[in-house]
Amino acid sequence: MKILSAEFIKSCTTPEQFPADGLPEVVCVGRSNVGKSSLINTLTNRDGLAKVSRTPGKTRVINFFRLILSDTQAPRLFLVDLPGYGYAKVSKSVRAEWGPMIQHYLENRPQVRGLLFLVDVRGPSPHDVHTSQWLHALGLRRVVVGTKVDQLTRRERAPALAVLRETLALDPTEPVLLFSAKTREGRDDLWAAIRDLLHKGGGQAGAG
Ligand SMILES: Nc1nc2c(ncn2[C@@H]2O[C@H](COP(=O)(O)OP(=O)(O)O)[C@@H](O)[C@H]2O)c(=O)[nH]1
Ligand SMILES: [Mg+2]
Repeated sequence: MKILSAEFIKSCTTPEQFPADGLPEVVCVGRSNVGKSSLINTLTNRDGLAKVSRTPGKTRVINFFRLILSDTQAPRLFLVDLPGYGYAKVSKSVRAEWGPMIQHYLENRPQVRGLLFLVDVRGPSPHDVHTSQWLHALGLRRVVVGTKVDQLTRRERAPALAVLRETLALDPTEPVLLFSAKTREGRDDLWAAIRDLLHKGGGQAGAG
């Protein structure tokens, strides 16, 4: 499978601004700085497509990236970059906006096929735990992605994964995909998981 094009379409703050063309959407969720933008750039092989930041948490917008793939079954999709949560330095009012904004989007977009839920493989935060439960309750399909795996030695991996699974109270059948934007490890598996979300149709877990 080739990526024929990957293009930033728009940043939205209100639902009226969301793209109206009904393409399937795969949504990146995770705390600020977890590596969402880096993952989008690695997935698409486009270095500057999503802005990678060392001073996270500023953006409160939903970014839509349109991808065209050489995949006959599901050739077009949006990768959607949600604003990160849990950045302490943003004001309370900005933090208070995150939940309703995201909840409204996820509950009212039938074209959402699934979520990529990003968690730093070195350990989930309490906020990740809360978000995980909340996402689970929405009933959308999701792929849990442990980011920045290049930061662990081979020996540290299994224990870190066990802590991650335990802290997030993951179902034993729910896989965790290990990923690094730095080494590109996990990129092919992630694409396979995304195509699986797209090919299965509806976004509700267990619907297909
Ligand atoms: N070592 C390492 N650093 C990463 C990786 N992915 C992202 N980063 C770094 O983490 C910081 C935040 O990344 P970014 O993609 O902007 O995170 P976002 O806020 O979730 O969009 C940046 O300094 C990135 O260079 C990774 O796979 N490995
Ligand atoms: Mg980002």
